[in-house]
Amino acid sequence: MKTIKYILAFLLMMAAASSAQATTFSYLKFTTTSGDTLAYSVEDLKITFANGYAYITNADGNSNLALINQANMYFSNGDQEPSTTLIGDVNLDGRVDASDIACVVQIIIGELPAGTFDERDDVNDDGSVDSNDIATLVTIISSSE
Ligand SMILES: [Ca+2]
Ligand SMILES: [Ca+2]
Repeated sequence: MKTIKYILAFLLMMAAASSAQATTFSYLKFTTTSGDTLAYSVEDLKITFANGYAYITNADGNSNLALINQANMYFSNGDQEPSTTLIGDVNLDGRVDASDIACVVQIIIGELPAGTFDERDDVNDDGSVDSNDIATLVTIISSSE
C-alpha cells in the first residue's frame, strides 16, 4: 500500500508541475525496495499502470515492473538522487528502520567502503560516519513509532 501512496504522490506532483513550467528530463528512475535503481530513457516514453505493474515502453524497448517491488519513482535530469529522500533512509527503500542502522554499522566496521550510500550514511551531516549517526537514526526511528 505504501507503494501506491508514493505513486499517487508522484502523480499529484506531476499534475502540479505540468501546470507550472515545463522541465526536460533525461531519465525515468525507479528505486526498488531492495535499494537498486533502474533508469529508463524518456525518449518515446509511454507508461501504463495496470494490474499492479508499470508497463514501460521507450525507444529502447518494452519492460514491466511489479509495483510492489518499487519504493519510489522519479524523473531525473541526470544521476541525481530523488530530492524527496528521507533523512536517515540510507538504503533508499523509502523507510527509516533497522536496515538503515545496519548499513551505517557496515560502513563503520569497514565491511562496506565509504561512499557506498552516496553520503546518506552521514545521517547527522557532520562529515563523518560514526556512532553519532546511529544515535541519530535511533532518534528518528523511535520518534516515528
Ligand atoms: Ca531505509
Ligand atoms: Ca555523521
